[in-house]
Amino acid sequence: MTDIATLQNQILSAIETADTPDALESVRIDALGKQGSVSALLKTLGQMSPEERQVQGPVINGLREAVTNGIAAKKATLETAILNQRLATERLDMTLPAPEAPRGTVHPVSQVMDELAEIFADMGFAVAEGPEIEDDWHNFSALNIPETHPARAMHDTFYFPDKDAEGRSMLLRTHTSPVQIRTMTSQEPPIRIIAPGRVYRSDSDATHTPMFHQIEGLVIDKGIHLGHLKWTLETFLRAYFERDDVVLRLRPSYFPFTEPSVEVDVGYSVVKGKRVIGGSEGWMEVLGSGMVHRRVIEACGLDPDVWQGFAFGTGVDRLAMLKYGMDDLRAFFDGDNRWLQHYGFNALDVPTLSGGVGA
Ligand code: 2NM
Repeated sequence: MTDIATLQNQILSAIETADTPDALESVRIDALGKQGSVSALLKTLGQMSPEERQVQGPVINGLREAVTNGIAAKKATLETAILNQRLATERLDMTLPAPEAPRGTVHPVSQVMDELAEIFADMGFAVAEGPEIEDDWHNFSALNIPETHPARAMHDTFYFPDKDAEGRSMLLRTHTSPVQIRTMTSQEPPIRIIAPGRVYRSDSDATHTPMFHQIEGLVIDKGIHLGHLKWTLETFLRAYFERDDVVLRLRPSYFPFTEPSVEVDVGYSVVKGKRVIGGSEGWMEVLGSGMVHRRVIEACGLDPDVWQGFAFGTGVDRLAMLKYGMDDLRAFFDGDNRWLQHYGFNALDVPTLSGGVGA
């Protein structure tokens, strides 16, 4: 009993004198560690007679508790003292740049996606998203691309080897059009959305990566016609390239999901040997579009005699290259920090219409 009281006094005064977390930790190990003095006493309880244990148990456990509490209290005191000392001595000049710290940049694809969302929001379009793993119906069938349709071969599709629980063929979406299908089947028109996101095609060379980014747009309402389509795309491209002299040329084309289908070229001029958007020295294809095929509208459960619409699609990566002058698509996805430092954007460069989306 007296021995235990002496031990407790010794340990508590060792705790009191410990003036660093390390010193305190070694006091803790000496008392409560595997080979510690308090642990040794706790072990003796096992060998005692029940009567003896009834007396010694509370005493030894009381010792352990006193030591544990003493250490916890001292630890808190030491930590507070250390923090107060740091607060009193450390100074961080928030006005200085951090020259040694590597700073990240916003990837041009992310920046352009934000620019596009900003431009289309101003025209009343909401951003819609959907899964990258799709079923065959949303990616193909609903878009008037049946099983045997040669257009399925137009997209080199990554299929999953097994069908899902409902027997559907699953795949990585080859375009963002399934997002439009999901919107039409779940929302009442009028609809005005853009669907930006990753898409996948089994294709890889200097100008194709197996994953790339698309943005597609969809308008469904009453009395929609090609004039609305042309105005929308012209307004969008002028805002995006920040030039009023952006000229469009619409050419007839073919997509299974639109009829009529139009390919949109934009005029460029040559400045110091480089193509610059604006003017009409040459033409460059930038968008595919058309009036949504009545079979697509029907597949989504809408009456094509009541609802019409237009849709369009283009590559975000290509839009970024055209505006910001990158010439190798593959470098987009290498994660090379030198490229990111060169082409990336400052996180504070948030695109706004008032500031010019490309400011
Ligand atoms: C394009 C070109 C033309 C398109 C069509 C649809 C939908 F779902 F409404 F039928 N979404 N996107 C479309 C039309 C996409 O991309 C080159």
